[in-house]
Amino acid sequence: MIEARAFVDRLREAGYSHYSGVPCSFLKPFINYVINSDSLDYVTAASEGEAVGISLGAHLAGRKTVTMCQNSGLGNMVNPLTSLNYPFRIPGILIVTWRGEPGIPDEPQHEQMGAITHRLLETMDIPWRAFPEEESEIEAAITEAEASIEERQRPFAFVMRKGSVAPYALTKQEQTDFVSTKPEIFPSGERSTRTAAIESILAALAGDEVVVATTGKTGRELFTVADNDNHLYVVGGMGTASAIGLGINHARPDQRVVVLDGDGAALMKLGVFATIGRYQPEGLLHVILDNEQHDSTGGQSTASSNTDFAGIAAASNYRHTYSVERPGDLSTIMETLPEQSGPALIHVKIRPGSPSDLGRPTVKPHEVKERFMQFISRQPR
Ligand SMILES: Cc1ncc(C[n+]2csc(CCOP(=O)(O)OP(=O)(O)O)c2C)c(N)n1
Repeated sequence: MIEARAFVDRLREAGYSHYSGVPCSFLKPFINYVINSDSLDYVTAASEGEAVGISLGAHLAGRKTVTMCQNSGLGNMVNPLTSLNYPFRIPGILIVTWRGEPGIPDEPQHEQMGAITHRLLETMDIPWRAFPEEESEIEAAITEAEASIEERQRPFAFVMRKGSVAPYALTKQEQTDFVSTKPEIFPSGERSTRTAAIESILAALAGDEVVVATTGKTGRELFTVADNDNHLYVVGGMGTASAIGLGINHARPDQRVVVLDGDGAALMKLGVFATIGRYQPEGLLHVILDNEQHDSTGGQSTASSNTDFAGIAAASNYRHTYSVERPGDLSTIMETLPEQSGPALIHVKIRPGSPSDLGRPTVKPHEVKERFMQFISRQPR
């Protein structure tokens, strides 16, 4: 295990000062150290592909860049790495975590990417080496990366195993040039917890809806509150929950769908708002549980404090949009929402954090899928 400082300071000596990425729990101490460092720039991207673009831009502007992601997000990087960075010959350091390392217990959504991470890098012609786990390895690691980058003018990747970097607490959030334009209408400390918000949504449902919950702690909290056949925990494919909801309601217009989305996840695939607005799924209720951060991976802020999700939904042609901060208002809206009123969106400000005894779905994703499909097929048409 190394201190983040040791690696980042050596990179700083080599001129690397511009960082971008999307967090992973393995990267948490490393990202937190970078965010805390006044002399480094860190841009939280909404998706890993976007981070590749941000780093490319920073490179064009003369900076040396580091782009960081969970290996699941390497999938989101494949297009810009291959179709953009390659022809432009853009160098830079990538730090990719190794969730799903064979032989190390991990969640099912990481299994396949864990098995192919190195091969995927090699297929993209990106040389890699293991992220240093001892401080004595840092010098050789960075020297190798620099030599490769110098010679090839292409990226070089470090693959980071679990526990490579010692814990490091986040003491500040990255600076943006913006301050929130939306005044808080309710003190954030008194906002609802995610669990309370999920409970009040479930309490208002008739029972024949399906509930699709986004990646990270939202799915885990839904599972912990209640595990039912009509629940789908979207353990991977961050950002896809609302697209899944659209697909269900488009294929079975009588099947009402409630999507429990996160601010980070919604921002990762914001284009789906326009698709939903275009196809008008009447039975789709899209709820964004917005704690203004990537709570599941350590609390790094997202761009959501500057994002008016209800405004985006309204401009994208959703039929009904609401924004709530007071805990009681969510129940009121849920109770008064007309039945086939979609596409509808409720943007709910919540506070960060989860119960300390938070569970994880113990049912395998493919079993969740089977019972979910059976639930839908049992519904009278
Ligand atoms: C493509 C991809 N990138 C990164 C991750 C790691 N990850 C899991 S949950 C999460 C945060 C999600 O943030 P948000 O949607 O705001 O929900 P919250 O954690 O705040 O509940 C991240 C970054 C992932 N699962 N997939």
